[in-house]
Amino acid sequence: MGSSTSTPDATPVDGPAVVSPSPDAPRLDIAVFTIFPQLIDAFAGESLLGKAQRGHLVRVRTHDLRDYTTGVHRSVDDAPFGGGAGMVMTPEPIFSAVEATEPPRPLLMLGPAGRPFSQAMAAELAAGGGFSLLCGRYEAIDARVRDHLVDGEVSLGDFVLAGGEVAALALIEATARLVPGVMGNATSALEESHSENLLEYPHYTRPAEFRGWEVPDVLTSGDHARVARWRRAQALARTLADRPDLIEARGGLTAAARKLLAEFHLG
Ligand code: JCQ
Repeated sequence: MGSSTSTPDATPVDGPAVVSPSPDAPRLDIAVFTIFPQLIDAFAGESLLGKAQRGHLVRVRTHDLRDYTTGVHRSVDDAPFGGGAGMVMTPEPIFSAVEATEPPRPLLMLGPAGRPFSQAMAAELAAGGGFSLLCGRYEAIDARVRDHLVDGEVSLGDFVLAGGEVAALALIEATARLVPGVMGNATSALEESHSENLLEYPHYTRPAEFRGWEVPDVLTSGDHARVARWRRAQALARTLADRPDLIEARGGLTAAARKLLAEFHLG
């Protein structure tokens, strides 16, 4: 095989997303508490999430925390007790918004001090029917929100954003794409390799040569067993190089893995 007219065996993954018949309720109901609802609405209205919402598979509802303030200035922050830099989100509008709307639980806040988000957590949330997110801004949220209102704090990584909205959108997208019908069959392969806890092997499509860089011969050889071994060797080599912690978590390289790496001169 490998003629110029053959289709690359990695089928392009951007085909029409499947949206199945609408049930009464969405399969995933998400509420977001934020002072920037327009950021969430804009992103969640486009692309994969927009399509999923129009197909009633997912619903993302935003609640503007300023709508639950009482003062004329609609202020949601105040100076920290004990002094220090920056402002702290005040608890009253947050408690009021949550109590008035009775959003789906768990209610999770986003922040660098939370439990690390993961594909496993995305799968649990996707299977749970719904959840809610609280996006902080300023330096912090009054600790009584963490202690007495939310069910947990989730972190997307060891870095600090200016607010929780971008983290919320990443979590929502990672979760929504796992809801049955939101994506086509393009998911399964990727999900499988991630559940194996290895990084992805490199992917190629046409042209077979681009600016002098050729697609590896093995991929056009027609030897499917060798292609599978090469991909696994590449995944192992990449994981070893960039995420040695994942190899360690598997108990190190097996004899079979070492043999594969040697076969493709990656040892
Ligand atoms: C999320 N990784 C980083 C920033 C304080 C709750 O308090 C705060 C929240 C934020 C926004 O979230 C993040 C984040 N995952 O920065 C500061």
